[in-house]
Formats: sequence, structure tokens, C-alpha cells
Amino acid sequence: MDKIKIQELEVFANHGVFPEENILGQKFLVSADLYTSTRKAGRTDDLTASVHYGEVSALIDSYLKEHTFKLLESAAEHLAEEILIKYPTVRKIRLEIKKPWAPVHLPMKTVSVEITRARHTAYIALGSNMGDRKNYLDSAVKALDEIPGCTVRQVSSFIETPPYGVTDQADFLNGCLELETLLDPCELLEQLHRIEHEAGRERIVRWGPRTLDLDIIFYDDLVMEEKELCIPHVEVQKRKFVLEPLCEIAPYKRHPVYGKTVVEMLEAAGESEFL
Ligand code: A4P
Ligand code: MG
Repeated sequence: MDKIKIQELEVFANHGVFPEENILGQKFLVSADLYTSTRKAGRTDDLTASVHYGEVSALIDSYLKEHTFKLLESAAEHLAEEILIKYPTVRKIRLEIKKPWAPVHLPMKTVSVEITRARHTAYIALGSNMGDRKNYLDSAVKALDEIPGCTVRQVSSFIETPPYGVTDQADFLNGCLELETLLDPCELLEQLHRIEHEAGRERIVRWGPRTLDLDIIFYDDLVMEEKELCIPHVEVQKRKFVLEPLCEIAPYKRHPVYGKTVVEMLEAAGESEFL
């Protein structure tokens, strides 16, 4: 992808672990690679089709002066998020903050922290089979959209489905949504748990009745198998109650392990003995 590069922007600010640093201040050098398509601006010679590097530089300068962080890590993390939120056409950012006068009392040219942060696309499955099911799903969509750095891009229709797994329980209302997010997978799971909890979800029986269930189906093309989090969601390929609504919003999204599209998985699930 194309890049717009800002190199070694000098900012006098007050970040540091020592109280003297917070009072006296010192020099920081900030470099940023903004990953964005410059094609349209290149063709039209129109600044509004691009990212204004003067504006971004001014944002870096004012942000680092108006906030005080102990750690370079924290300054970089918050600043990268601020730039990605303010500039939706920046898909990814590499940000480096150098501290040439760091008080380490040893000869050293500079110390720095460099991070790369990007927008991600996650598909979330929603389900409810207790109380006002539609209201629980609508509220979850709203709650996800309100998380800083998260935008709901598409929502499927909600469909009525018979219970899968534990079958002696009420029918579900299921749906799927596409979320653009700056959160990493574990942070996203934490947010899903918070929203489930706020909807009064109690974890009593696995696969049992619930006011709200939110599962991460895909996160970009990531494959991870941790104890607390498996992505893609296990058995997605067998679950019509996930695949049917997902097919409305992402029919050609491909499972990163099995290589099948959502349409293909839905067709195969229809033929199997499962739901
Ligand atoms: N976890 C691991 N991977 C993920 C992931 N990709 N997304 C862990 C979300 N969570 C993930 O989930 C248990 C733990 O799974 C989480 O704490 C997380 O660390 P849970 O929501 O507490 O429990 P659960 O939902 O009862 O279990 P599970 O295995 O997630 O079940 P499912 O797959 O969510 O299925 N029938 C119909 N028609 N419609 C439904 O929506 N849902 C279920 C639950 C059963 N039958 C259904 C439906
Ligand atoms: Mg679940």
C-alpha cells in the first residue's frame, strides 16, 4: 500500500517516568508512516482526496503537548489510535517516537518505541433466546458501535432459529455483523463479555438459554487457538444459524483454514445432519 511519511517531527513535551521530566520537558522526534491509497489524489491532484500531512503533523504536535504520559509506549499507543480514529482513510500506521535526551546517564544517540497499528475487520455472531430478544440484539449492535475505535459496517437481518446443541430450550433470534475495529482479538472478546454482562447474561449452562451471546467468527484472516479464544469460531462451518445471516453480509468471505466461502459452507451445512 502507498505511504505518506512524516520523518522526525520535533515536539517539545513532558513525557517521562521522572517528575523532573514532566516539569522541565524535553525534545521528542516523531516519525509516522501513514498507509493509505494515494491513487485518487495522484490522479486528480486534489488534496481532499488524500491525507493532509500538515494537519497530521499539527495533530501529533498538539496531542503530545496536551497529554502527559510516563512511557513512550503509552504515548505511541494513544497517539496512533488518535490518528487512526481522526483519519478513516489511513488503514495502518507505523509510528516511532524517539527520545534523544532520555535521562539514562550514559552516552546514547537516542532511545525510541516503534509500533504498527491497523484497522481490522471482525465478523460477530449475535444470538438471544430469552426476554425481548430483538431489543437485546439491537442494543448489542449499538453498544459495539459506541466502543471507541469500533464502527459497525453492516448488520444482517435477524432470523428465528431452532436451538442447536441443547434442544429443550426456546428458539433463538440470530444475526451477524461486520465490525471495523482497532481492538486486538482479546480486547474485543473482553468488550463482548462486558456487553453480554450488561445485558444480564449469566453463564449457567454451556449452550443453555441466554439473553445475549456474542461470538467472534472471523478476525481478518487470523487463525488463533488459545484456551480462552479460538478464531475462526470452532464449528462455524456446521452452524446454519451463523452462516445464514453471515451470508447476507459476507457471502464470499473465505474461511482461513478450510478455504471455503460462507456460501459454500452454508450449502454444505444444509446437506449435513446438523441444523
Ligand atoms: N471463546 C473461544 N472462542 C471464542 C470466540 N471466537 N468468540 C470462549 C467468543 N468466545 C469464544 O463461551 C464460552 C467461552 O468461549 C468464552 O468465555 C470465551 O472465552 P460462552 O459464550 O460463555 O458460552 P456458550 O456460548 O454457552 O458456549 P459456546 O461454546 O461459545 O457456544 P456457542 O458456540 O456460542 O453456542 N442455537 C441457535 N439456534 N442459536 C444460537 O445462537 N447458540 C449456542 C451457543 C447453542 N445453540 C444455539 C445458539
Ligand atoms: Mg458464546
